[in-house]
Amino acid sequence: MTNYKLTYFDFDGGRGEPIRIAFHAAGIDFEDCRLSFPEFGEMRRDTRFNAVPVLEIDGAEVTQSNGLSRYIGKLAGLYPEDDLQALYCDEAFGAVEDTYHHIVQTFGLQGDELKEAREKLVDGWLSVYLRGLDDLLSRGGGEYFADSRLTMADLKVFVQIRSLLAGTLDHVPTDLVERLAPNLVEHQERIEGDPVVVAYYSSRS
Ligand SMILES: N[C@@H](CCC(=O)N[C@@H](CS)C(=O)NCC(=O)O)C(=O)O
Repeated sequence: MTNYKLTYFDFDGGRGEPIRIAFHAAGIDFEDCRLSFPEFGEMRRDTRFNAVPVLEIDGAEVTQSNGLSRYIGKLAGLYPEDDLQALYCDEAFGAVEDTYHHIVQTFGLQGDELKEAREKLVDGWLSVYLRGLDDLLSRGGGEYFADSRLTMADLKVFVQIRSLLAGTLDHVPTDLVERLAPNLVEHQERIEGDPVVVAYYSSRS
């Protein structure tokens, strides 16, 4: 039996969370190694790209969350077999990754500097990506991003939109998604209620 260990931060979000949900959906046992920020600080330089998530497969490390999402998504039946639908899935993965990239640029800032950077983010990249993701959802038929069913793309977008709606980023209004991309709010609710997602969080509580 293959041995899996996923190392990521100890919160239910970010780049690692869709991978955890998919492991559970696939019924595959894995070591869920959750790091505090200080713990990550201590091991950061020992990771290949100074970042997490890191998946160890029989002890061999693999990084890059989108590739990991595809890998575990295939094992869980949550990644399309059709090439075009797979491409749609990948497009959503890439868009979410881009938004993380822009959001992270504002981390570590304080006070007025943070406020200014976040307001610029809200009016700029975040608006662009929310509208773009809304487009991708419409292309998929309005309910899912690809394959007319739950895929890893839905899990990735769901995790990010949930975090924006919860107000985890100071100076990013919690009604931003509703104003710019209301379909993404409905999507978030749909995916949160999906049996795959409900089963995962029930298993954690
Ligand atoms: N392209 C990488 C990015 C990984 C990444 O930046 N991870 C963040 C956490 S979500 C991280 O570890 N940041 C720590 C740092 O930059 O010091 C991926 O998709 O896995």
